[in-house]
Amino acid sequence: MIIDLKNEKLSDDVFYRLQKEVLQQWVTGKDVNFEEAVAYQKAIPAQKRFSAKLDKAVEDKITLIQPRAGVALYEEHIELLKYLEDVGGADLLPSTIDSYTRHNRYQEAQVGIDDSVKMKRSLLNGFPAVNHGVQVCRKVTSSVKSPVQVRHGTPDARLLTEITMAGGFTSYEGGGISYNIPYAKEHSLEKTIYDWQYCDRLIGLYEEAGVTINREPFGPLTGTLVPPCMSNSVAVIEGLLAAAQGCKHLTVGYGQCGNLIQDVAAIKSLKKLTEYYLKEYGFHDVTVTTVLHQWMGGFPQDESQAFGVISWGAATAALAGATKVIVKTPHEAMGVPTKEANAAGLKATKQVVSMLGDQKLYDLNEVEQECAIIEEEMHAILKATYEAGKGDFAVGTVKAFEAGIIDVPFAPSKFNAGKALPARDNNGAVRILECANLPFSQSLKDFHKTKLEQRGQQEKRAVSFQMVIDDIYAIGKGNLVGRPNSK
Ligand code: 8ZB
Repeated sequence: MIIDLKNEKLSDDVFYRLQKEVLQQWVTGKDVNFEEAVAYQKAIPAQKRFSAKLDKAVEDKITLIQPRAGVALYEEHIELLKYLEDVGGADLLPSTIDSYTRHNRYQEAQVGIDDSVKMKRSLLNGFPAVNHGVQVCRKVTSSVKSPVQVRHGTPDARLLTEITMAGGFTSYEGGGISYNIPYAKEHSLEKTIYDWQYCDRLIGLYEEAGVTINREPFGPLTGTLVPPCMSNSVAVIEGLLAAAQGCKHLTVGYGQCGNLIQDVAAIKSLKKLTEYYLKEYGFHDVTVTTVLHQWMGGFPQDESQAFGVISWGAATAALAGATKVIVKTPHEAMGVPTKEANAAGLKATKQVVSMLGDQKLYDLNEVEQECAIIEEEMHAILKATYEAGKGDFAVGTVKAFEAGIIDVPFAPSKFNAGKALPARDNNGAVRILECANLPFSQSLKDFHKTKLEQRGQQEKRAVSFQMVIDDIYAIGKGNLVGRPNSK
């Protein structure tokens, strides 16, 4: 398939031609009727609309809490979501989609559903929304008090978007970069960006019909020592790509790295530059809120230690003034959590977020200094990406990944260079050990080098790849920085 990729609104012609094919990918596609779905969405009360709840949180200066959750059967899924809002105190709800659906393997998802009925337990690692179809999705979204978001990791999410938007979900996670590079090996960026233009265009059509759907690029990418400038730049680009298709309500995200100053600065710069670039490219009516993901890397096995990590993420989100925080559970090291463990993570988080609600750190001097670095890096990456695309961010993104201008650490995708390497500095902030082809000035490269040399001196060892390895395992073993003498 030859794709004529450009960062422009898909024409009606192209969109409706694609839609015919998309709705035939699985039998439930035939139940999607856009006009009827718009009427259904419009009847959803304001307090159950994701965008409205986020806007109110901004006004009230509070940080909302949201879990991840999804099981195979819809009655159990509803029961799980109700438990998380009633017992866990979740402000916002998810429906985490299973892996078969993420890979468009609906036949296998169906076997998973059927076997789950037989075995009376979930044999899928999430909620298979496509197989369940529009009416069952509506049962889910209408059975709970809170707004519900689709959370997944799907390179080609077009049918999933059609079914869940008609199914009453009011927020949608993902993007053509962030749901490809960290999740897939073989999917070309041209194709996933193009497929996500379809998802964003569909949401743009809902917007034009008077229905606000919150859109959230997946911020953390691989979740493993991703330097703030890298994930923030991808979030800005995905925001711009979504806005070009008519999306109006964005939540940009960032995965906690662990150094408080750097994390607060990352969230602050993320919001500031997303708004800056949207305006710069003519999008004056797009709302931007933020999400912090509690630590996405390896977790300690021990549940009490896990609560330590969870609580530090909660504190970071509150002190950074993030609009919401995505919560981990004490079962993170083991796999899909029980509902009790999930609620426990939420309660720990709510306690910290509430205690810290009136304290903010984003005006600190140290935070400002860190912001200056992150913003200089982001501007460099975004400028080089734009230029690589000769003024087009969609084309530019493909070229930027080819050239290593954007280079995501530890990504499985063969379309990612994988040459740049991160490591923590002596204070645990994520710096760049190997800048490879990142388009940084000499002074930025020197900054990173100096920071890592300071750590090397402290640890009496040369700066090397061993630091990277030690850092990957550090939090799981009870530390932030992977010191040579720590167990
Ligand atoms: C990229 C996101 C990974 C995180 C969690 C993992 C991990 C995945 C489910 C889930 C609860 C599910 N996750 N699937 N949590 N229920 N079905 O997403 O544990 O933290």
